[in-house]
Amino acid sequence: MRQQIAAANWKMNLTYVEGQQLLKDILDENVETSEHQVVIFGVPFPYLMTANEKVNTLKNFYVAAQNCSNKKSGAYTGEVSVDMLKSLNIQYCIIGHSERREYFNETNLEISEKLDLLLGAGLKPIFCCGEPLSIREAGTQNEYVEKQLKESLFHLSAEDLKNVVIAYEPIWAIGTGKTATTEQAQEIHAYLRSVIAKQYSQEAADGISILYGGSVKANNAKELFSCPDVDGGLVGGASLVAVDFVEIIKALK
Ligand code: G2H
Repeated sequence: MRQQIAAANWKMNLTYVEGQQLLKDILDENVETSEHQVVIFGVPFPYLMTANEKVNTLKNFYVAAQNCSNKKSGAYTGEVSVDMLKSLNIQYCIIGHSERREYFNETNLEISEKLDLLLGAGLKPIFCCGEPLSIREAGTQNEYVEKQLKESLFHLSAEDLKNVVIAYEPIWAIGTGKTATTEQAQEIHAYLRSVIAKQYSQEAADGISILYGGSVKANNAKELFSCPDVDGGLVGGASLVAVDFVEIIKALK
């Protein structure tokens, strides 16, 4: 079975003390994970090291950065490199989140550069894609997301692709309380998998985890995750509430 993943994305929320408390509250629940289930905490840069110390002793629990630089190193004030993350023993990094694309003008090319640096350093990218409302209303979401995959992912070898997690996040569902229906989620996840099968192989498509993101909550996670092509979720708002995120972990297949 493919890895089923509950990934928290704290975004730019919580003070250090609040973050520590949240992590403690979640870990204190001692949620059992099976062999193919993975829990990831996408925390702000300053919290990575202590969060990692807390979770890296637990089986199937990891910490993720929420972004990285597309430059290797050098005079790029304020940026955080992949090598810096690696030196902290961080194993995952979210890239291409729609908020980065929208507010920081990240392009598919820059995201592909980040992808290459991460994979080169042995970190696993959580690659985000998804369409805005206007595209969904025009009914061209499949083509839109396929282009994001083509321009950022499809230069990878089949071997490298194995280390990538995809997160499909329709922008119109992010932080809006509007969730894609299970039919909408399943349909586009299956489409993305078919595109990967065409580009690589059925085996590659069957092996890659595709998470759904966009207002995943404790009360809708089970239904969304039950879709055959939805392999868990990337969770923003609900990952900031311990009881809710615990429920979401428990909703994994
Ligand atoms: C989508 C998601 C997490 P939320 O951005 O990446 O956030 O669950 O708040 O919609």
